[in-house]
Order: sequence, then C-alpha cells, then structure tokens
Amino acid sequence: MYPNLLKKRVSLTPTRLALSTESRSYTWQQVMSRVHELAGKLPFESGSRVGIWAKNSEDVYFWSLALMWRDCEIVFFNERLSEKEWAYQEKDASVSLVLVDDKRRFTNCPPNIVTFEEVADHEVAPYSSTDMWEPDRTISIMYTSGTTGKPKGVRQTLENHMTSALGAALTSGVLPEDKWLCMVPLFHISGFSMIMRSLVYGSALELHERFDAEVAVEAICNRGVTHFSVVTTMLGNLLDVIERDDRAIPSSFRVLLAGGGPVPKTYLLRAQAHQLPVLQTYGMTETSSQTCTLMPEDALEKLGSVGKPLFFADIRIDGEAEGEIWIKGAHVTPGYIGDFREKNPLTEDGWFRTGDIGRLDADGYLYVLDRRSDLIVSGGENVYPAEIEQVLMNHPHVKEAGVVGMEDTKWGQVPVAYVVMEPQDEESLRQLSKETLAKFKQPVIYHFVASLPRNASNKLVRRELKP
Ligand code: S0N
Ligand code: AMP
Ligand code: MG
Ligand code: MG
Ligand code: MG
Repeated sequence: MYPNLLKKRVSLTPTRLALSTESRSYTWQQVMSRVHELAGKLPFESGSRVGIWAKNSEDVYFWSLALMWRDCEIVFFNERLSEKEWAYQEKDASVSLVLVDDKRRFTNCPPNIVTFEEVADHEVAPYSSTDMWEPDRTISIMYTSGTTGKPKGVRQTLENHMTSALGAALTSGVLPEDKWLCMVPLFHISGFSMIMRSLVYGSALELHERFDAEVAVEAICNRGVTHFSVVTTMLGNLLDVIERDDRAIPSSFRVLLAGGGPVPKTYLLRAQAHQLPVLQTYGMTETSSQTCTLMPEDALEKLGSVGKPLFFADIRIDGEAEGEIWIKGAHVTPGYIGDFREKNPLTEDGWFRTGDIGRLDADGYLYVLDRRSDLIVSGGENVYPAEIEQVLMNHPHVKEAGVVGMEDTKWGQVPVAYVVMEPQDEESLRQLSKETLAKFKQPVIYHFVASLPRNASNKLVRRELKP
C-alpha cells in the first residue's frame, strides 16, 4: 500500500510552492483546499472512470488531482485528436463523463461532456476518499497505437508511477527547491509524470498552456527552474534562442530531459557548448516515462546513447548484437482497457517487448537504432503508418496506400503517403484526412504510384518507399 499521495504531501510540506502558472501560485496547502472544493462537485461515484480532453491549464492540473482524490481512473485524450479519433477512444474507454475545456470541439456534443466551468458550478456533495492507495489501482490511462493502427488504452498504475518517480529521483537527485517546467502536454506521460513526481518529491511545477522557447529560457534563467522535459523539436527551438541571445545557463538548472524520439548528435554538441545539462532518455507510455536515462557526465563519451536502465528497470536485447528492446520492471504497465483488455503485454517471464530496435555497448549503455512498427515521430507526437493507411483505404477510389516518414527540419519527421488510386484525386484525399485525422497525422505529400512494394506474403514493405 502507498499513502494517499496528496494527503501525505500536504502533511509534509504544506507551505512549499506546489504550482505556478502564468497567473498565480499555490502552496501545497492551497492546492489541497482547491482539490477538496472541486472533489465534492464531481457528479458521480468515487472510483469511476473519467476522461479529460483539454489543453494544459490549471483546470487540468486541479481536476486530475481531484479525480485522484476521488479514487477515479483518469483517461487522458490527446488534445490534438480529430473528433472522430476522440470518439473511438472515448467509446473504447467507456468513461462515465468527459471533462473538456471547450465544447466547441464538438459538432454534436454528446450528453456525457461537461466543461470544467460547468462542473465547478455544481453544488458540493458529500463523498468518500481513501487514506491508503492500492499499488495496482489505475491512476491514468493513455492511448497509444501499434502495428495494427488501432489505439490501445494503456493503464498506468500507482505502482508504475511510483516506481518511475523513485527511479528518476535516484538518477538525478531531489532537492527541496526543485522546480519543473512543464510545457509538454499533461495528456502525455512526458507531462503527467511531472505531476506525479511533484507529489512524491514535494517539488514545484511551473505549468504552461503551450511551449514557447523564449518563455522557457526566461524561466530557466530568472525563475529558478531546475528541470525541464522536452522533445527534440523543442530542444532545437530552445538551442536557437540560447545561441541567438548568447544566454548563460545558471548552474542551478540541473536537468533538461530530452525524450520521445531520437535527438540528433549535433543538438547534443550544441547543448554541451552552452552548458545545457541534457539527459537523453528512452521512455514510453507503457512504462510511465523513463526506462533509461543518460547522465550528463556520460553525455560526451556515450554521445547518442540513452544511457542505462534506471534503478528499478531492467532491459535486454532480443538478438545477438542488435535486436528488439525488452523491458522489465514495476514501471511497466499491467495491460490495457477496452478492446485490448484481454491482451497480456508481457512475455511469460515478464518482459515487455517494445518493438524498438537497439543495441547495448560493452558498458551496458543502450542505443536506440530504430523504432517500432515503422513509427513516425513528428514533434514528439507518434504517427502510426497503419492508422493513416486505413483512413486512406476508406476512400472508394484508393486501392492501396502506404505511409512513411520524411525527414523534416522542424518536426523531425512528417508523414508522406504513397497511393494507388484511380482516378487520382489529391484534393479528396486531403479532405478525407482533414476530416478524420489529427493535423500532425495528415500526410504532407501524396505520391501516386502504380503499385506498392510487397514481400512474398503480400505484406507492404514500407522501407522500400523512399520520400
Ligand atoms: C512540439 C510542440 C511543442 C509544437 O507545438 P506548438 O509549437 O505549440 O504548435 P502549435 O502552435 O500548437 O501549432 C502550430 C502548427 O503546428 C502543428 N503542430 C503542432 N504540433 C505538431 C507536431 N507535433 N507535429 C506536426 N505538426 C504539429 C499544428 O497543428 C499547427 O498547424 P496549423 O497552424 O497548420 O494549424 C508540440 O507538438 C508538443 O508539445 N510536442 C510534444 C509532445 C510530447 O510531449 N510527446 C512525448 C510523448 N511521449 C511520451 O510521453 C513518452 C516519452 C516520455 O515520457 C518523455 C518524453 C520527453 C521528455 C521526457 C519524457 C519522460 O520520460 O518523462
Ligand atoms: P509513446 O508511445 O508516445 O510513449 O512513444 C514511445 C516511443 O517513442 C518508443 O517506443 C520509441 O519508439 C520512441 N522513443 C522514445 N524515446 C526515444 C529515444 N530517446 N530515442 C529514440 N526513440 C525514442
Ligand atoms: Mg506509443
Ligand atoms: Mg500549441
Ligand atoms: Mg512519442
């Protein structure tokens, strides 16, 4: 059993800073009173499964904590999803209610949708909450796709989050004045893990609605930020600003956690030149954030590596020199909800097969060589080719479709489509993508071809498609 994290945190450090946003700051005591107030307004039984579909805001922060306080399971929906993509996930998750920031997201607003403002207007009713939390209770659920292109709702339990937070603490240390800058989405584990860590560590969170490199540099240089999590696109923008303004980075800034996809070596060298403490990390939704992290002292000697597994994590390579990366540890998800609830994500002896390809060097440092299932990473958002291909195949005139990633200076990669279509009609494909897919998944280029490369068993060979 673990203690109720909020109750424990506020009893330990009531007057410490917990949260600051563009408009105001809260101590843990103040966070707790706001959570108490909101928790009584939630119009359902404790223990329900509730969705949140919103951009980062104070509301997302406080309602997440209020839902935890009410022992609810929180389903985080990616804010950038199209309404159709969201509807699929919402149905799969069978949530009792979805909290949103804006009903204008919907063409037809379903009855179980309520805005943060609307719930905040409810009367306060009595409710129960628990003092001790079971390790296997599901705290959060996040969707991720795979080879099939069908999104799976991944359970992230209390034990997963605790193991992740404690492992991270043992890697980079915790000080009472630590302050994490959050400019990544709370609906991704990159963002939500910061809330969980702040509860466990008693550190502060500076929360922003969106990423802004100049604001980030100000926060690092002038507002005492010690930790910042970024994806590669953000790191690039951050370096541009630091180099342009020749900013000196204070030594109190200890951790720039860079993950979600590969980081080019040139970025790592530029970061070194400006004393930016980049910690490359390999993490994923299914492991509630980091599995491996490279410490700054190893950054030059092991350039391009994602480091060694954290204290509670274990990895192995399924192959001779290089092969699939397998992960074991209490930070690995026990499984999925909805359609995939029966699927066991682990092998018989408890390994999670990532689908990513890697190698370990003689000192045990991991290098990620290739990503699972032809996964395209655009600005830290995952794009699964199979998902886009299925959408394109729904067009009555499309016979075959294949999607691959094209290098892009801004986003790292962007999706490009190859289609067999008669008659050829790019405009209707663009329209179909726009109606169905999140912006970052919509192919930027359509190539019309006579056929697609296939292997002997007629399976699409995507690596032969070269944008
Ligand atoms: C890169 C970001 C910040 C870009 O967003 P920005 O600049 O705010 O753009 P907008 O103003 O919203 O939009 C402008 C136009 O750009 C399009 N667009 C936005 N994002 C993308 C994108 N990713 N790809 C392609 N296009 C994009 C908009 O649609 C808009 O277009 P127009 O103008 O035409 O309408 C933003 O994308 C972002 O926040 N990315 C990060 C997402 C993220 O956090 N991913 C990580 C997910 N993975 C994990 O969580 C597991 C790994 C992990 O845990 C981790 C990862 C990183 C660091 C630490 C960890 C950890 O282990 O803790
Ligand atoms: P997500 O589904 O958003 O959790 O994405 C996790 C996936 O992102 C991993 O399975 C990898 O394919 C990829 N990834 C994460 N970190 C790295 C990294 N440091 N280098 C290369 N790929 C990464
Ligand atoms: Mg995924
Ligand atoms: Mg934005
Ligand atoms: Mg990702």
